[in-house]
Amino acid sequence: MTRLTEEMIKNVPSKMSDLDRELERIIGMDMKEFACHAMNVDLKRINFSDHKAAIVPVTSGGGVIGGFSLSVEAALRTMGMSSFITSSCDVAGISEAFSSGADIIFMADDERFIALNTRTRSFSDNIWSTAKGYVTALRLAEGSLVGKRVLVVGAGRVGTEAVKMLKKEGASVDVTDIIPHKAEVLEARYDNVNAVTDVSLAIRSNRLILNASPGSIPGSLIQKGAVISSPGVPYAFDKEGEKNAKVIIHDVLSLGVAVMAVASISLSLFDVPASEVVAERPETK
Ligand code: 2YC
Repeated sequence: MTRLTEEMIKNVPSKMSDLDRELERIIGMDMKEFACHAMNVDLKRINFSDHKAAIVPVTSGGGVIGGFSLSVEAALRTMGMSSFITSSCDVAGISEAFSSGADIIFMADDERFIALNTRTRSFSDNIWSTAKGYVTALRLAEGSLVGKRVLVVGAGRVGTEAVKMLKKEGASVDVTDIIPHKAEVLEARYDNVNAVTDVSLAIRSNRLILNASPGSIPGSLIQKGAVISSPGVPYAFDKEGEKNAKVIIHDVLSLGVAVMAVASISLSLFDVPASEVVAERPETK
């Protein structure tokens, strides 16, 4: 999983309303409507201002990423949630979040980014939520994925969750990765998933693409009219790719956070089972 840098996310808070407008233009929904649609919950049944979110900066591993907590807070506020960043980090921050009566606590170390529901003692995670968001965005941009062939670029943790979700949507899935074995593992594990060794050939041969890789994709590989949903960071596409594609849906963090928030709220509001909103744990090595 790519670790964000301050540079990658420096414009997230200021660009948040642009993202909302861009979503409206591409898929006809703003971020909170989109996240509810992705989670299949009725927007009218969630009063976002009733759910208080705390964001706890975490100093472990690579440490706090400048702007990360601010970016999460900006996304949640755009959805109408009352949210704040704890003044302390780590355990002190978690205790501050609990004593402030936070319903949901967002926190990320280098391994996991979760939204802990303090009522149900369960959580949603960013990997699952990002995959859910970008599979949903692809379906909305295309209309339907039933019977369609979709290429997943990147057999990492988001790509793996996306492969499973695309199959559930009735798509037939090709998957490719610069490490062919990672794609072959998914082909062996799931029916009707086809691993393609040649990454460039795979991209050239597919009109529907979910890009969950950190690599850049030369525009010359992108079919005219391609519909691309791309959670991969950094942004993968050049001017030629943007010209060839019908649409490229990408943002650095907010769509995943929006789905995480609705998923975590759903754990208590709609009794969604905790196992449903988290990515499978990577096999122990
Ligand atoms: O500022 C902080 O609290 C840091 N501990 C946050 C570290 C986030 C590390 N994870 C990532 O950069 C990626 C993001 C795309 C979201 C999930 N993993």
